[in-house]
Amino acid sequence: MSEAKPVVLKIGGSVITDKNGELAARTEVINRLAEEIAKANVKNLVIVHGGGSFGHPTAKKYGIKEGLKEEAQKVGFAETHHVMTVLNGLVMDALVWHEVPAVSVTPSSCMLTDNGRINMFDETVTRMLLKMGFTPVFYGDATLDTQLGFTVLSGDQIVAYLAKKLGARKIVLGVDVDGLCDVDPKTVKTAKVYPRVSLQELRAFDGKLDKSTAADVTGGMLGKVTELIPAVEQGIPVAIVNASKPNRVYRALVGEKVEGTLIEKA
Ligand code: IP8
Repeated sequence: MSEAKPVVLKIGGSVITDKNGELAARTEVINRLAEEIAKANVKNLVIVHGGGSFGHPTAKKYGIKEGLKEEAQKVGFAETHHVMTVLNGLVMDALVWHEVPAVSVTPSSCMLTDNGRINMFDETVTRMLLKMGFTPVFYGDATLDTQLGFTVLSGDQIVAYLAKKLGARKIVLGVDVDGLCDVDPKTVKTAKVYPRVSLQELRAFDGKLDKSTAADVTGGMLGKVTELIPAVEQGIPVAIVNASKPNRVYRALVGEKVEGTLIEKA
């Protein structure tokens, strides 16, 4: 039985899928990340992955984030959840093949939101999985919402929520850029990565960062940063690293020095 404080790892949807396609998984990247996770062998690891070209286009097509307005959306809710289980299946395949004792935990079956914010999480199974040395794997999902009927729950919100709830020792955010930058590194070649950001600076970023790709229904880098604030307030450090580049996630997981952004309370 393991009692160490957990590490929460988010793997961005734009890392493991091609956001320009539809249902386009990057299986070789998923495989490489599974290898890094297995090699890091972190005790008490929780993984959360994003939706990329699986969840986002489908959620957008049916207006899932905005909630239930007409019957016809119900099949869209089902489809959004389903495509996320398909992507999750690919991630699980790779993790299990690399002998990570990973067990999928379906957010829409254990979490409810209230106007988009998690207000119920049945944590018993997750805590027991961790105690027994398993690696629970969550993902951004279409979830039921007490006000909206349903909505889209981002992996980023799940990361911050679980980190706080489980008293995580750190968060590792694997994204498709080199860290938190002064300008959008996807459009501006001279963008500079902030190596270290304090909570105060993080609060100041909120509202200033560019909203990334229109296909992302949950808000891109701005959404991520906003979601992280409560976890950082609780003293949980966040390492933002480029998961598209080999070994960055591995190094962040084992606590080695790695290129990226470290966000700390003070
Ligand atoms: O990519 C969104 O999760 P995210 C999941 O972490 C869906 O924002 C269903 C679009």
